[in-house]
Amino acid sequence: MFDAEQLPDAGEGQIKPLNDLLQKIAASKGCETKAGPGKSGCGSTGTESTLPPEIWEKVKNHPCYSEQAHHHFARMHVAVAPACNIQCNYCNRKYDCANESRPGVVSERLTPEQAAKKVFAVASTIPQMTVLGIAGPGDPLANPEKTFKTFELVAQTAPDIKLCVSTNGLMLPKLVDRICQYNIDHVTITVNMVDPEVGAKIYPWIFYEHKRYTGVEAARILSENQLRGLEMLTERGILCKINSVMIPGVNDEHLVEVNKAVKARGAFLHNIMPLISAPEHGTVFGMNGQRGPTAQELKALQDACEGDMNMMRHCRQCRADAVGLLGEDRSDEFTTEKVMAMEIDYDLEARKAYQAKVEAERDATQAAKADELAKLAGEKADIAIQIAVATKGNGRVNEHFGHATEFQIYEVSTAGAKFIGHRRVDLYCQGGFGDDDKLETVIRAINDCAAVFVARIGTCPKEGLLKAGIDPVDRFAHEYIEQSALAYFKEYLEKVQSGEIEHVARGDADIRQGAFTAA
Ligand code: CLF
Ligand code: SF4
Repeated sequence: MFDAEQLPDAGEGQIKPLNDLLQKIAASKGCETKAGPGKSGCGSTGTESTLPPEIWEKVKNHPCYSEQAHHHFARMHVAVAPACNIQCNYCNRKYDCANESRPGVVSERLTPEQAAKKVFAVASTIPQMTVLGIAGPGDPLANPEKTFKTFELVAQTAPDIKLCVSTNGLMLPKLVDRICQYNIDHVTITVNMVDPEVGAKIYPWIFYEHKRYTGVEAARILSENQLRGLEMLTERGILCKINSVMIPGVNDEHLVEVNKAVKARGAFLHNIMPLISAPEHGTVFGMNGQRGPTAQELKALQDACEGDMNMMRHCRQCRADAVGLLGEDRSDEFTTEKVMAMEIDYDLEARKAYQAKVEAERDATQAAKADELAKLAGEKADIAIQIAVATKGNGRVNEHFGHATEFQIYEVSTAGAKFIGHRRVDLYCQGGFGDDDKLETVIRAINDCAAVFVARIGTCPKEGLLKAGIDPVDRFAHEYIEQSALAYFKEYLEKVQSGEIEHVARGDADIRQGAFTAA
């Protein structure tokens, strides 16, 4: 039975580390950017009006590089790269690469030819699929022939698809020229440390130039190659995103240094992700009981690093064979067997026409948000609230509470509505009835929110949410998310100012550990 008394607050034992972390990172804020090709005012929240035209062109329909785009455009991964040349303590080879994935075995490994056919099949079925990424299940640059062959085949037949690769960076300096040769203009490097002493706690070994290295020496070689590779890429105008895994007590405070180092070398975006370390994943960290961060610990670190470098906060830690919008997974529709049986009609003009409609919808979302924000002009209240949103995409409140497998989280204040993350949850609706145990986990996941926006919700979950102090709101069904959030915040503020309600800070929330959400 659901019990509101058991809800998490900041959590004993978690308050002190969080406060310590906040103090240390507050003291070290601020980073510099070197000018140069591919080096720009950074961030996934950049817009057509705030980014240089050539950068906007690269990010406007890349769901990982643009927070706006992620509501509307899809990406796909092809699992052509099985081998890896390093060992991370958060990875078990049985599972996808944690650089770019959530735990869960890759269903199928593909040859470059199979992968190319799959790309055409997906692009023909999902016209808003704009990006092909190779992100594992091992390291793409430890499998260069398969990786580059796949990109070559796709570029020949589908030149409108953006090419993207994710790597641990060990082989980057040796392969930068080939990355340029194949017109790959988005590269993600996972950088968890710039201090080899920290690195030795994360990487037990690397295999480099026919030799195995361990401990501090291994971490030093890895770090040097990552940073050198980043510099070489940005010098060539390639947009680089840095992924970092936040490992409390190991590299959490140190990630502020990482942020400075990558910013100074021209990284466009920094994506700090929570460690996923459930014991059942069989990783070293999982087996040792190393915990991941709470939602507020992660947010505090992202906020502290934000400075003049915006952070990516909409990463879903995708599988290496993910297909669809971030947060959805349509890979089951495109198994090799199904793809081989498909009649594929790659209609470039139809794709362009569909994408133009999607762009118009995205622009309408932004215009509605600007109009609503204008209504808050002149308000000066030192209050921010978080709102959880059930959505199927398109930037609208369009999912039922019971059908949501994740909630998107927005922070709203007089400064605007800002996407700050997502929380994966178990489905509440179990085919005709609600599950109280699942309701409890949903509430734990959004416990730091004042309200939850849904397209529809039943009486039982409504009561449970109210008891937990979370306002269930269905009156914005099918409206734009950010516009609705700002309208709700305006009403909230008026109620606080009139004394009708009292604004109280919410507690912390859980980040759900990896694995698939049950469908
Ligand atoms: Fe894939 Fe990565 Fe390219 Fe995106 S994913 S290779 S940059 S196309 Fe995106 Fe997925 Fe996060 Fe990666 S949400 S794990 S950041
Ligand atoms: Fe695993 Fe990726 Fe690390 Fe290799 S780089 S060990 S595949 S997480």
